[in-house]
Amino acid sequence: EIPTEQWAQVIEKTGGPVEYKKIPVQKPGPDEVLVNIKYSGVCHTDLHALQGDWPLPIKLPLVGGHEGAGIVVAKGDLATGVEIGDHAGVKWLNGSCLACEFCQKSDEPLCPKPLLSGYTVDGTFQQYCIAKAAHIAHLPKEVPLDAVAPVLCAGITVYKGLKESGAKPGQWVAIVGAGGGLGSLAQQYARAMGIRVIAIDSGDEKKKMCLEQQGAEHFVDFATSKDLVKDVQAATPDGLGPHAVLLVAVNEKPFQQAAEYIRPRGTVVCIGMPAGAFLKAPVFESVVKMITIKGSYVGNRQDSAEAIDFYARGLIKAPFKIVGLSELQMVYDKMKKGDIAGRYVLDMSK
Ligand code: 8ID
Ligand code: ZN
Ligand code: ZN
Repeated sequence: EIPTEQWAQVIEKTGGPVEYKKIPVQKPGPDEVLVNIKYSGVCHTDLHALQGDWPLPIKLPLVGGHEGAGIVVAKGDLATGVEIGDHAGVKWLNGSCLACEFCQKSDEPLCPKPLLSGYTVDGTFQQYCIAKAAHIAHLPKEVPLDAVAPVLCAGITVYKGLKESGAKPGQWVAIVGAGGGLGSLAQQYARAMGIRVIAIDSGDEKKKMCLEQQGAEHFVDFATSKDLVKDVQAATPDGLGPHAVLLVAVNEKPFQQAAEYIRPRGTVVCIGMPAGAFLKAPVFESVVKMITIKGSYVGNRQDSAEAIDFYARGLIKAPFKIVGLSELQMVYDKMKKGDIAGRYVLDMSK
């Protein structure tokens, strides 16, 4: 009962708009599965792809999307460890070579020949999506497919970023871009890991969400703060600043500010990827504070399984709004304006 045609959102040229239309359903190759996507989150990366922001070119035409949750409906002969009817997630890393140094060391996001969902291969803004069996996320059946969708990129990425930050229970992390998709989940993962949160973003809606629902103890509004560096440092009890900073904003400025308020020995983790942006830090302070600045990129299969397990245990509750797949362009328009508190999730049936 797999149809031959399906609804999808297709990018015909960079810059958009996305086109809601019917396209053929593909057949999985030997090492692949076909997932009937029920829900897909919309990540800011999908907007970067649409706009052609990054130095890495996208496939054209392209079906975007990489936070897809659904049910396995077909599989190739070499697709092991997965059965028809299993609940599965299609992540950003759709596949990797499994043979290079990075794949062998379980650093598969660093594979030089990755398949990227919704970027170099068609992604989850369609009702039937192909993924390599080795890389799908296995979802317990009791987990709701709508709420878990944002975990499949945003959740995995911030969980990995928090681990990379080295922040320990009881220490402080500043989450920059806290009101967005990654930022709201980052607060929940930090809290579940015993790490205390200073949220940085803007506006009353995001402030309320961070302080009342996501578990932040302080909120600094980057648009109204007269001295952001001072305000962030003042949020820690000894005034020396947070032990870690997670940068998930889509704006260059905070990437150049974090080194100023990070605590001595602290770690700045760069996750957001504003177009054309550069990192900048004062050499003097970087040296005498012995700070670390690093990047963090999604997560490997074990990070993914762990991030989903936090969710399955009821530790992660992040706000999301559901709209139909047909409304994707509206989500992009809001995202461009920074108007989304939390995440939008698409219902693939509408
Ligand atoms: O593996 C990775 N490294 C990875 C994985 C997934 C996503 C990286 N990303 C990247 C995306 O490509 C994007 O560049 O992370 C970034 C954030 O993705 P998102 O969370 O999906 O974006 P969003 O929901 O639009 O949230 C961005 C937030 O940043 C705030 C906005 O107000 C918004 O809430 N923000 C901005 I723009 N400028 C800010 C500033 N100066 C700021 N917050 C604080 N200070
Ligand atoms: Zn993403
Ligand atoms: Zn590889």
